[in-house]
Amino acid sequence: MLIRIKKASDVAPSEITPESVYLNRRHFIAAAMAGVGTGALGGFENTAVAATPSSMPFQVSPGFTVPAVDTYEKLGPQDEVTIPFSVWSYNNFAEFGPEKTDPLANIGTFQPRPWAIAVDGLCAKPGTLDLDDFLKPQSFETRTYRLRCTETWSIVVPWVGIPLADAVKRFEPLGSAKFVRFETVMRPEEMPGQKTSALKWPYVEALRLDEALNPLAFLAVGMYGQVLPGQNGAPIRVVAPWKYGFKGAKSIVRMTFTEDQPVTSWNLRIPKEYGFMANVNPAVDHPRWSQATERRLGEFRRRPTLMFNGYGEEVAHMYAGMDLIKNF
Ligand SMILES: Nc1nc2c(c(=O)[nH]1)N[C@H]1C(S)=C(S)[C@@H](COP(=O)(O)O)O[C@H]1N2
Ligand SMILES: [Mo]
Repeated sequence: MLIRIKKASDVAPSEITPESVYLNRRHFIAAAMAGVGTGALGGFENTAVAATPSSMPFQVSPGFTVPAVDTYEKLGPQDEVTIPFSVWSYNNFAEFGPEKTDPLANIGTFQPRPWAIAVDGLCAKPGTLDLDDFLKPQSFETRTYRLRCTETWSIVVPWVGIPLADAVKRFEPLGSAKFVRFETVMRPEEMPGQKTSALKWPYVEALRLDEALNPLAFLAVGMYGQVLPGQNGAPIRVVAPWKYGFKGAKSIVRMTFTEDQPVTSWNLRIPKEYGFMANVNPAVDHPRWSQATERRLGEFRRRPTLMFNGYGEEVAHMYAGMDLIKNF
């Protein structure tokens, strides 16, 4: 059963393109692609995403199919769900290389199934589950969220997945658990970036437990009503829309409940640029650039960046009394 949640923080209708425009754009892209031929964009024709209508059920793994997805949003005139082509061809996924086009270009051999997720640390019901079994008891939803990268680009994506809180509660974290640590798969043979020292591998990110239990926090297995493409973090990724994009670990294989704040990959690499909290905050500049504005992929003019990426109503209470300049 698929549930759609409506609340103030939902992307406003004015931020979303009419379905007809979206579909027209899709046709436009398909037509443009036909003229482009192969090369860097050649992967396009191979992605299931391009061919599948948005309302179809989709298979996450051989044994598990996500039910048909409600239309991801009703659409308004101005701002828009970012066209899928941008979202799956302009990526940050350091495991596949440092450039935006590397993930799509290098995704070829990556196998997102079969897939297992280990849940361990301070919880009453630890275990290792096949992704099918991890997902089966959950209710699927579609959530259209803004994503803001520290690099100042942003996108609006209709994710398909499950509330992170539901997945967390099932394993019964103990009272002593204060953080949830997420670990990305380690497969240097399939992920050429892992053969470099760009980051300490595997990629690790973490949320405070209360953040992981916040209703906005999400685990995505699809987007645009279709299965998540490899370059976007197949088969399952974290989405915390009020935080900078790097907090959302892709292709996760482990969830660990801890008492102490976990060491996380970007914070370890460049602590001055990547704080642990990483709440989107236009008032805290990156050491090398302003965070006051952003550019939506596909748009020309920059727009102001919103505190908590526009999700303050749902999340600000979690940081009451906290110095958000110091704890950036
Ligand atoms: N495992 C892993 N997860 C990751 C990253 C990464 O390099 N490796 N990059 C992060 C960053 S910096 C961003 S902005 C988002 C980008 O998600 P997208 O490429 O699907 O838009 O993924 C995040 N998750
Ligand atoms: Mo990012």
